[in-house]
Amino acid sequence: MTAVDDVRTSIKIPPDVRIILVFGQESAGKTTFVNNITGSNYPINDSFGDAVCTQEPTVAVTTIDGKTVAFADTTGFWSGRRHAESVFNQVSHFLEGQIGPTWDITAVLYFYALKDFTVFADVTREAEDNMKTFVDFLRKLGTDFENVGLVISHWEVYEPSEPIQRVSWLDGTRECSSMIRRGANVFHLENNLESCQQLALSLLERPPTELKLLKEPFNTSRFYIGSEAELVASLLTKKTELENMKLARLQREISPCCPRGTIGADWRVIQI
Ligand SMILES: Nc1nc2c(ncn2[C@@H]2O[C@H](COP(=O)(O)OP(=O)(O)OP(=O)(O)O)[C@@H](O)[C@H]2O)c(=O)[nH]1
Ligand SMILES: [Mg+2]
Repeated sequence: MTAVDDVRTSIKIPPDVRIILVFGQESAGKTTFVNNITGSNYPINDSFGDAVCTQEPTVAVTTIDGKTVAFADTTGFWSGRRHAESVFNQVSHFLEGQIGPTWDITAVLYFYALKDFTVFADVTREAEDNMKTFVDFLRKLGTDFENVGLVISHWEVYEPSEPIQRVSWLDGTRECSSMIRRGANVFHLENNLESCQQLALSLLERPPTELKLLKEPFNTSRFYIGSEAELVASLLTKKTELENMKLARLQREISPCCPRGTIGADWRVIQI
């Protein structure tokens, strides 16, 4: 396996190149993987700060097993800095410029570091939310999930029993298990070149899948903390969802003693 070239974002990816998209939580090791596999030297996020995060998609190309492979590294998700939705929109826009409205993708990777799970409830919740957003995004693109790889990193940071506990928690999450049921593979990535190469080789075993570009910006309307405007919009959406939930509960509670139709969508629920 030899590093051939780094392709800057302004250069189009040639049609016969196998493409691997690398997504995931901030600081999960995406750029480290891409650098390892392509011999590139993109900055890695050593201090968990915005300045060193990957700020925009970058592509690095190498030759693996006689095939030319382009790895598209992307911005990591993290609340307050970059929400998953905006990363997916950024990448869609980028790929449209690079390849056009449909993409033959060999693999879509989702990196998660073991540190992102079960340490603090809010960190775990955010990791779960990001994974949900990832699944929504893939469904909209029309993937069959067999080209999806869930890549777990940062194993050596923990005592042997702890990763097992964390991975079993992850296995139990709905998004993860539904992706695996639909054919996604889970990869255990060690922090070394050999492990990166093994991962790349197994990804190339499958034929590419065709993904179609979204006509409109991707938006899940999920609650998250982003910019002030995003926060206000999310809060309003959440408020409506809560009011609808209260209304539905009220309808369920009252319906046995109330004539059908007396509680409707035009009722304003003040307090329960
Ligand atoms: N312990 C350990 N550290 C790792 C591993 N992979 C990457 N790192 C370190 O994790 C930090 C973040 O790595 P990056 O490759 O920049 O992570 P990233 O996912 O590209 O981060 P963003 O671009 O900010 O989303 C760096 O300090 C790496 O050296 C791993 O498997 N184990
Ligand atoms: Mg990076």
